[in-house]
Amino acid sequence: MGEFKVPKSHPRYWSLYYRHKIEEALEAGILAKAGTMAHGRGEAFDYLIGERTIEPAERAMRAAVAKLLLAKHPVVSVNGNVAALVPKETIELAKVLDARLEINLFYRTEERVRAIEEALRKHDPDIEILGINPTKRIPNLESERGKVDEEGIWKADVIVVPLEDGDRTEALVAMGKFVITVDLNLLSRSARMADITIVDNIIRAYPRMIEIVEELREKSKEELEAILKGYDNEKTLSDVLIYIRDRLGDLAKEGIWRRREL
Ligand code: PTJ
Repeated sequence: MGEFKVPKSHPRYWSLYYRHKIEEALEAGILAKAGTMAHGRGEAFDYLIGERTIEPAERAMRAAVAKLLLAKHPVVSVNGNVAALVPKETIELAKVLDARLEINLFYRTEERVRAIEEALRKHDPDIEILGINPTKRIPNLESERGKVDEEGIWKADVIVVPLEDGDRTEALVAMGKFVITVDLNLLSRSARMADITIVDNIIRAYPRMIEIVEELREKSKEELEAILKGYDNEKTLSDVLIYIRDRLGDLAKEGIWRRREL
């Protein structure tokens, strides 16, 4: 894989930069092939929200962090796309939350698990990583998809499972886990199944969640519970949809396309 040569002045610099990360991760055996398509779908939804963190996402992140700070056994799950895009931030988020980190793959192969472990260890050689030799299974999920670590997802009360498949989100919810997801596609099954859905790009969401941990860390249990009580995931998702509708309406009125005489 060649180095990334796009000049910083390119109007789509960051988008191309993260595509390069995705390509590199595919070559390094970190990413599932389907991860490239998932990334493209994410990009398309990111256009719709204006490629920025919108208020309903901020609201969801505050509730998610409150829940994670109240959790007994919080777990942050890592898949191929997450390891490709935000390996450092994933480790940082788990650390500030005092959460366990687990590699948990939809398209699980031992080679990919090892490649992801290596990618994470580049950022912190001593980090504890669960999910390498999982001994438990999520009920009602066949084969490789349902393998989880006894000390991690199996035991967890609250799990962050970003960029996740809807079927597995549903199975985790059925196990009684509190599921937090990050998914730009608010219409996906995963987004609809989770307890808290953060509709934002993970490259913006994780750094922001790390900041929110610092903001909420000193809050009492009662204050954190009050944040959660005041949170409504259905309303948040419908607010995102309304935001997109209004934004598209404004763009249509503004006319963002080049005018030309024919
Ligand atoms: O590494 P594995 O084997 O666990 O597989 C990972 C993928 C992502 C391939 C697997 O979980 C999968 O197929 O997921 P889906 O069903 O495509 O769902 C992934 C969701 O993440 C999609 O709805 C995308 O819109 C969304 N997404 C993609 N990139 C981002 C994103 N959401 C937030 N930030 C992104 N950067």
